[in-house]
Amino acid sequence: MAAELSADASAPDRLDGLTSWRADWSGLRVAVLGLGVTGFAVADTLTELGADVLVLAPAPDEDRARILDVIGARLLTHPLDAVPDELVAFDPEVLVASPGFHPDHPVLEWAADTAVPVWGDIELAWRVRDKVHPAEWILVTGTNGKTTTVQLTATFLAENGLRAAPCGNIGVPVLDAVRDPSGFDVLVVELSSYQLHHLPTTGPGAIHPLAAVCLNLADDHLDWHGSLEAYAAAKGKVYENAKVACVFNRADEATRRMVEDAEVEEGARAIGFGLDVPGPSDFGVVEGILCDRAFLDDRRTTALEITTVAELDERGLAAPHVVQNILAASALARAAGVPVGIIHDALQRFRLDAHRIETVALAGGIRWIDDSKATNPHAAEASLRAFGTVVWIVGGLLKGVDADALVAAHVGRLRAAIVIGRDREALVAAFRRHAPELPLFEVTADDTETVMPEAVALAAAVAEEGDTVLLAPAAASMDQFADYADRGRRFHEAVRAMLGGEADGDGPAPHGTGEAGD
Ligand code: UMA
Repeated sequence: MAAELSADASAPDRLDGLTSWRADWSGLRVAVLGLGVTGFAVADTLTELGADVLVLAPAPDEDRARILDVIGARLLTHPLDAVPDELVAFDPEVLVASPGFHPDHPVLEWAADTAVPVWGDIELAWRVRDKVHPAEWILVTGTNGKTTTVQLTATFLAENGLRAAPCGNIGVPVLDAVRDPSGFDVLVVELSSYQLHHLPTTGPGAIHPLAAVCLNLADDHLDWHGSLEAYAAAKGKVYENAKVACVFNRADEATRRMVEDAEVEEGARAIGFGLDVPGPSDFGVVEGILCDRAFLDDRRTTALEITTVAELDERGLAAPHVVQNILAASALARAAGVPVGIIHDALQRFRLDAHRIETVALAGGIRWIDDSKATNPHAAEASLRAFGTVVWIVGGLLKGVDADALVAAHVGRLRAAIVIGRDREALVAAFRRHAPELPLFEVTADDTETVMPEAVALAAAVAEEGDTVLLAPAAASMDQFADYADRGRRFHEAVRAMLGGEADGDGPAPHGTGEAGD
């Protein structure tokens, strides 16, 4: 916040006026922190606009570094453990930070102390959104389910004939979508708490979304934000200035409070979603039917049918947390005018991404499920709830989050637990505390090649007919794998190698329990 306040003090006129691609950006001195996907898109945009760009990156990718030279941005490779003299001499008018940089990073602290305004790439993208055609923005955040909800929403919009771009934390910088020459009608923007942290809620850089959702709030990234309060405060920004709908999770009070606290535009409505019966102005489930009770004239006495849990089940989309994502995405799409029939038809073709409760194999009555995307306890919780008796493969980098409550809540459904990752101690202690009798195995192998084959062999030895062997690590993967996809892929390979020709092949994940919550 200090940086935002100082923005006004240092260069009010110039930065306030930079709210269009056609504004005068020439010669603006901008320091860009980081040269990952974000930093590159930022530098590329700003050089095209004629700004004077200095990129700071400790260990830049060679290809990106080469292209920077071609487009006329300067690159400073520096460990960034202290503030480089070159940055001080450059005297930036604004600094655009990549999301992965911690707010306590020396360069960001220097910017705050010296009143250099700090933007994120999202603010820059909002300011130049009129390059081709100013699209409406729909914002999606939450601890879990963001990517699936973004994909669902974009699919519903596209099925209705709108040009919709899923972008943001999903992997495509918003600046790339804004600069796409074909132009879009709607950007469906996944925002991480890191990106929201840098976003202003008032002034020329503040987003005015058509609709927004925070899907849920649970402990994650606490090492980055410092506390759950700071993390929640960042997530809550998603609703600010919403024009049509603030979509919240009825089973998660924190999201309702965020909506109540937000300053929105006249006429914007709060729309709840949940697995229970919807009230007027809500989305929910009535006797297995997903309903819209918000976007219709007679919402006191009627509801619109979107689809049924049985239909979703046929497509492997009936796990409770997936149904919640579908309800949230339906609310966002309805806010943008998509008819319910279109949503119904789009769901007939929708497939979840790999590594999200993906069925790897069915063999000997045992189901092998890859939910490597469950990178925090909250996601693993949703996954565990969707199955009966589970052999649980868990562990990795816990990111400062305590998994004790998760273990305590689910030991009752476990046949056995197999702990992987370098950080096993806390998990093993939690299992010993809450279920001293539970068969517990540790995979002590530490190299990427052997972790999954060992975990799978242990699971195969202990699983019984009717069980689910579930990879839902509740932790990040980078201690032993390249990323969650690599972890999931290696699980697939290990299962297939172990089963040989025995597997029944891919099939939809089993239906959910219908329990509320996420
Ligand atoms: N870097 C440093 N020091 C730091 C932090 C980063 O040197 O303290 C370097 C990194 O090594 C990298 C560069 O700076 O070379 C920029 O890194 P970055 O971490 O900001 O990543 P980007 O490549 O710009 O990707 C970011 C998001 N990454 C993070 O927020 C960590 C991507 O989300 C996002 O897809 C992309 O912008 C486009 O918007 C990834 C992610 O893991 C998928 N997000 C987290 C999550 O979903 O949990 C928040």
